[in-house]
Amino acid sequence: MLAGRSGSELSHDQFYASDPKTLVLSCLGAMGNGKSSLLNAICDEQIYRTGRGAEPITRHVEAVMRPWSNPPVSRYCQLIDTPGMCDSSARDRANMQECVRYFKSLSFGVSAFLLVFNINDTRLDAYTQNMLSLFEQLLGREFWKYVILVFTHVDEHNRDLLEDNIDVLTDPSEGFVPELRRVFRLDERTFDPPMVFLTTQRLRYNAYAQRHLQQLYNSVVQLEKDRGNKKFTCGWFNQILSTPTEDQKSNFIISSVRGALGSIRSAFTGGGSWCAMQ
Ligand SMILES: Nc1nc2c(ncn2[C@@H]2O[C@H](COP(=O)(O)OP(=O)(O)OP(=O)(O)O)[C@@H](O)[C@H]2O)c(=O)[nH]1
Ligand SMILES: [Mg+2]
Repeated sequence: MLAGRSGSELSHDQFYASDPKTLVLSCLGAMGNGKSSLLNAICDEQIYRTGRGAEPITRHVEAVMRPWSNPPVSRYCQLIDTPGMCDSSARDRANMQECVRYFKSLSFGVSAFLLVFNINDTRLDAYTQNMLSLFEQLLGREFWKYVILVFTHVDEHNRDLLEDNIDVLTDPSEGFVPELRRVFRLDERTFDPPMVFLTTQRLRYNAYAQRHLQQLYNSVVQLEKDRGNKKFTCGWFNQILSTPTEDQKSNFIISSVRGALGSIRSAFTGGGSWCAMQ
């Protein structure tokens, strides 16, 4: 255990996550979009299990501290991978525990939320909408300023075929960002995210793949500069940090998430269960 800013005891990872030089990156997105593959690509290590199937491959929130290695840039990152957290009901105990782990790991501040889509299926599904609504509810609208949109499966051999998709997605008035602004009633000042198109496959010795991961790194660093080198934080995170014991933190997060889910359910017509990712 190490001493944190407030004198409280922090785990090794928490200590480094609270260091302003550490990048804290959280992947979010629907099942199978390539979240775990992206984090593996960043640190150039097969840390997270990846794959495709009827069930989500990632089952638990996991955070690891690694150097950003693709490209090698001498920055440490806390890489937070996520499963679907609340897939059927907020009352599901296991899902709630994932929410607790997740928000505790974010509470020291977040450099960027990497919202991951597969370029071959960029629908804004109900689950993703509900997840983003929950984030807005808990974290406030400022969190939108820390979102980076990442489109995976832009493999080199497909790139030419995907150019039209990319043009549609990046269209300034009809594209993906204006669509998100319409759905969440955001203006350009609040939501003007970088969009990065990349492949997470066969990165070694592949200039094409590495160039696009470099673009992602540049986007993260640019975001950091634009936000005055301040990680995202909010009143709710501060409340988590100042809650004395781990059990009390957990209870506080659970009651906040339940409260927020209640208001999202009444605001959305399409079902209302929140699933973070799937
Ligand atoms: N061709 C190609 N395949 C990719 C790319 N990114 C991910 N994949 C594949 O897509 C599948 C899903 O990738 P994962 O990284 O496991 O996706 P995930 O979002 O973590 O999935 P869950 O944990 O189940 O939610 C795997 O078979 C990956 O190898 C990419 O850029 N190009
Ligand atoms: Mg995964």
